Amino acid sequence: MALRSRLRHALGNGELRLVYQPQVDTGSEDIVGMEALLRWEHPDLGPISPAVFVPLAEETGLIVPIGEWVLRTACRQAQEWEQRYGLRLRLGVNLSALQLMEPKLPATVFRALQETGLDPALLELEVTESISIKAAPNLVENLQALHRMGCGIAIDDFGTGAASLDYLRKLPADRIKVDQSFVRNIGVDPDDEAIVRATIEMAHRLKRTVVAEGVETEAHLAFLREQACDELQGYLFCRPLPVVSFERLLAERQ
Ligand code: G
Ligand code: G
Ligand code: MN
Ligand code: NA
Repeated sequence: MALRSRLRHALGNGELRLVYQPQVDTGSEDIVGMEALLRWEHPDLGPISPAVFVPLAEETGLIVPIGEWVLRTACRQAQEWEQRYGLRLRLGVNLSALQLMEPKLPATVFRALQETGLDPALLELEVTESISIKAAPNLVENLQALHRMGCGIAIDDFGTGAASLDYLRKLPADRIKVDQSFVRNIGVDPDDEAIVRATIEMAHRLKRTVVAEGVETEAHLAFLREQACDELQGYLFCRPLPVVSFERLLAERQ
């Protein structure tokens, strides 16, 4: 059977799950948030990389029902953790172009928040910069509506798209996530270091906060601390974790 028809059954068969990667405050290294990341474990094929199945879900339109499931599941989880551990952690959820173009996106998010009781201020929607604003009808309107609802907006993969500055200017973004391709080259490529430094500086002048993605080494950490990057995400702190492992981490930190 082709992968795309297997994917069609994945949601109903309970083969999809979410893992959560902590985001830490640069100064204290306290966990301040997490990004929900989708995983697919096929009973016969084993784990299938999101780099393979997310594009497939986008091509087939399956990303819309899958994305709704992601939103509801992640919001329910964040609300449960807030109650159980008394921690107000921000929840990052990735949205695809197709979801962002749907006129009903704000209603879908509103329903997920209502059904789960999660504070909209704790939900941050991540919009990847690879989406063309011009080619995505409703994108700006949808993000404005979500922002009015009280949700945060983050620009994901910042610096890799063709229109980073246009994104900053036109979207109601609170945060930018510096792409890991730049972070990886800290200590390696002076040009990429200069880009990271300038991105943080620009974001701060625009009153946006900055998260660095893909922080893997002490050298990355030292540089990002020196540049006053607000928050960090990466294997140096933690890999994306299944629910039980994330709970163990929260219980330890309490
Ligand atoms: O977790 P990992 O680095 O393997 O994810 C690979 C890609 O899949 C990333 O670009 C990430 O943004 C995307 N991705 C992960 N989870 C989701 C999701 O729930 N929705 C969408 N649209 N993309 C996701
Ligand atoms: O595209 P997006 O930023 O949404 O996806 C984040 C992806 O980056 C996740 O799939 C996650 O597994 C991956 N990731 C998170 N931390 C690190 C890291 O330190 N190094 C690398 N190489 N990948 C990471
Ligand atoms: Mn992301
Ligand atoms: Na990214």
